[in-house]
Amino acid sequence: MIVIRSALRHGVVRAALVIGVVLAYGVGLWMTLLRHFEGGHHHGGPSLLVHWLGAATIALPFVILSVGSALALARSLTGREHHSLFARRAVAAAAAAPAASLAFAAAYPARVWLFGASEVDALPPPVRIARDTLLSLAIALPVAALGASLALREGRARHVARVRLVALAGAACLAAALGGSVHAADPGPGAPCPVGAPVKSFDVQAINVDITLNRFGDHDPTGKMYVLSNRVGDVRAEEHAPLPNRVSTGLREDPIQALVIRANEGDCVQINFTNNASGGPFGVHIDGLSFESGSSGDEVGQNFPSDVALGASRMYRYFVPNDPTLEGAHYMRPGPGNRQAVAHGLFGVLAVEPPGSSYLNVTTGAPLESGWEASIVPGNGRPAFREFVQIYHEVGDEDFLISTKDGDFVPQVDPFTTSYRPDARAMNYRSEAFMNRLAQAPEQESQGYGSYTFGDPATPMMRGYLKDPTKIRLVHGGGEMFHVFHLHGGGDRWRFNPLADPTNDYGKTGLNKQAIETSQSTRLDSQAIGPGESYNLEIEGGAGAVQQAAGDFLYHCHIAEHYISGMWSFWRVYNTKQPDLAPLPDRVPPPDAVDSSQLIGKTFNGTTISAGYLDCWIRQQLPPQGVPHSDQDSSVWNWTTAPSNPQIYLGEPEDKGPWPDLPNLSAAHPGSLITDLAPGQIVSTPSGDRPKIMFDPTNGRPAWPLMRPHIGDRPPFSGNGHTGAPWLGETGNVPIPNGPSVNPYAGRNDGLCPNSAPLRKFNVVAITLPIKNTKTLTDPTGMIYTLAQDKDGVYAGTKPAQPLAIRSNIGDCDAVTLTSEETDATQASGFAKVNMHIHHVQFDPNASDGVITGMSYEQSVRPYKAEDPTLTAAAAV
Ligand SMILES: [Cu+2]
Repeated sequence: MIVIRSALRHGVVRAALVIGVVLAYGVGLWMTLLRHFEGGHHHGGPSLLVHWLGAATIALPFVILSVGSALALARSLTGREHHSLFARRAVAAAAAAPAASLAFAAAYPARVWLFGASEVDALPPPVRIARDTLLSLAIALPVAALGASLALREGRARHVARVRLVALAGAACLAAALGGSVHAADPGPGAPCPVGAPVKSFDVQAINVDITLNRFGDHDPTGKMYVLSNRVGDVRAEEHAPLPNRVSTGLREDPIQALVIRANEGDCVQINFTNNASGGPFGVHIDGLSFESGSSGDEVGQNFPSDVALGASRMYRYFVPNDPTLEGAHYMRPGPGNRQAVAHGLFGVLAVEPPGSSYLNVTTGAPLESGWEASIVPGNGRPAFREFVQIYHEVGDEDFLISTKDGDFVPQVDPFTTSYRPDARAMNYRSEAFMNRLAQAPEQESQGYGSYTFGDPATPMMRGYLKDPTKIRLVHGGGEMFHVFHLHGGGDRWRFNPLADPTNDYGKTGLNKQAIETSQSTRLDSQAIGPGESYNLEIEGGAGAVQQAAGDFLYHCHIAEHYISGMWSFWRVYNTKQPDLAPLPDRVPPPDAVDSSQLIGKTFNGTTISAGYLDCWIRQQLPPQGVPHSDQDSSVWNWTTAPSNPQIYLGEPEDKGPWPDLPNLSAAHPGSLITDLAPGQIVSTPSGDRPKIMFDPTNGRPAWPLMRPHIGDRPPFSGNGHTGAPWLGETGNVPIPNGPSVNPYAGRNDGLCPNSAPLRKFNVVAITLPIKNTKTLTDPTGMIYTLAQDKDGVYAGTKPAQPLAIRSNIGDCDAVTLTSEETDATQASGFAKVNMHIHHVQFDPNASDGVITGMSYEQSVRPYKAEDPTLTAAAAV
């Protein structure tokens, strides 16, 4: 009461009113502008003028009270009568500025209530108030000085000052109003579509999301995504689901994935967009379609901004011209200036299909609303095809740290391989860095892509049946660096420009030993791709390629540091029906797999399988039977027959885990594939639960995949003397044996090499030796392939140490035997392993890719001098 009376006496109330008004509106303007330039202002929301006046007016009573208290306190501490006018103004300004700043900052809940939240609202309240107070202070001090000069005057000057104050405020309002109205008027979504065009409508949101990158739980808690509004609940459920099954192996239909929606040539597309993600404003911009400026989804030049504020909505409308060249993936993202949001996942694809196409769920065959994989049934009568939209991207910028499931950060350098930024090289929000796998078994580096040693990855795994027509829509969704898509399999190729080449026909699939030698459009098995680019890959021969092999076909970014850091997966091509893969509707469904006993009585390639022939038929198609003596023993595979029925062949005892990349479809059988979980498929034996080995009933070959994961262990080599073609067979049309024996590889028209093909044999040795690179510099640990007959000369220096170049003619059959004389001591890992991968020739990926992909056999070799016994005396002859 004493303070108030004192304040009244000294005119503090009047001063607080004047200085408070000046400060509330001055600080308010400053903070509104700051927020605008931070990106927190909401296009489509209130104008800058309304924002400023609203914020300042809400804060005004708090500011006046706070300033009044500060002035009274200062007055009581310093007195008045003995100070000059200048000193009184200085004291008043010094007291009022921090008080007003604090009051303005503390009033933010009222502003949030009025204008909605922005990304900075996520700060804890004390931190936010402190931040805003300091930010305000920069402008509050000069404004408070102005206010003090207006409020504290001698005699008649006070009236003049108040007139000036009113004039000043009016001018400010006018300037702000003019500044807020320079944009053009909102043109709306526009009308680009012709009358009668079919309309496809999507309700899309931008949201914040915690993106889990793999089953080891590495994640980006600052992720953002586009999502269909009806999937937001599923996204929230996935965010909090328990590991490891929070994310599926192979991506599948998980709700948290980059949005892929579809439309047809000739369609009109409407997106009803709501921005629920912080850090915006955000919109939707789609490349390569017809739209008017109001559907650009961004903020460019003097156009009306068609992005929207947090919580606001807007409709975008596009026309997809009826033009075959538009088929494929059209990149979708917010407009320019949103690089960070894109780096954390705010991108997607509108895939354009032939006119009248319908889209089917690959698992069920039911109509599909969205998703990276689809079965497309064209409306133009062309064959149905599998579509896989692969979106390559980086996670965060190069300084961003990815979180682990335990709240730590993923290291910037993989401790096992020295690859940089593990988990930051991703496809469709997934990354399967070798680092997490090698932590379990560091010496199995050559099995990094292997499912036997480490399980199937969380990255998008394409699936199909032999001969399925297949198109890959390749998109770069990131913004930082180039990637090089490469598909393994040798015969897996595509035209650079499929539409420009009349020799290309995506629907012409199946075995082709005489693929045309030249094509108008270059045939590729690798495609470099930069930010925002998109390519259509129509795979020659379809699933299994022209050699028609069942198996796992690797694809990855060709840049080693990128695939080691997670940018890889594979294409699993089945030869028998799967419960979770609907056949394409216009194709003959693949056969249901049968167990070995059901092969009896069937005739394959002229050979009828009697009970007596069964073991011979099967044994020749499997690795040698035996129990490995260590996790590096790949000479045998531990298969057997059922105790109750010797005509039932069983695979290895199941790996019971735990391990994140086991299928984990059943708690009792974590290592089992979905086909094993049908009744009767798992047989208990004294050595463990074993799945039945299943077969294709039409040709007696094992159903792919033959093996199951055995975490940490080296897979076996293929049978029949480490044959390079265990599934296809090495030679076509081998004569069927007469008499009491069977040859499962006889009489095949798809044996890898036609039996008339000239055979070339190459014995290649990987060796380590010093290699002179320049006149003065030598690489002490050079490593090269050399022909066995050249090896001694290369070691001795009488033959040059140079990259191996071998030659063959089109139509030749090449048999390469690889051995290693590398040394462990010269390897960074201390454990030498070598393999060999060749492009653009047909081979059986199960054993001749060189790279051990998925459930393929071992194809990397250790130095024989380190592994094999050495004779210490001449052997008796
Ligand atoms: Cu790359």
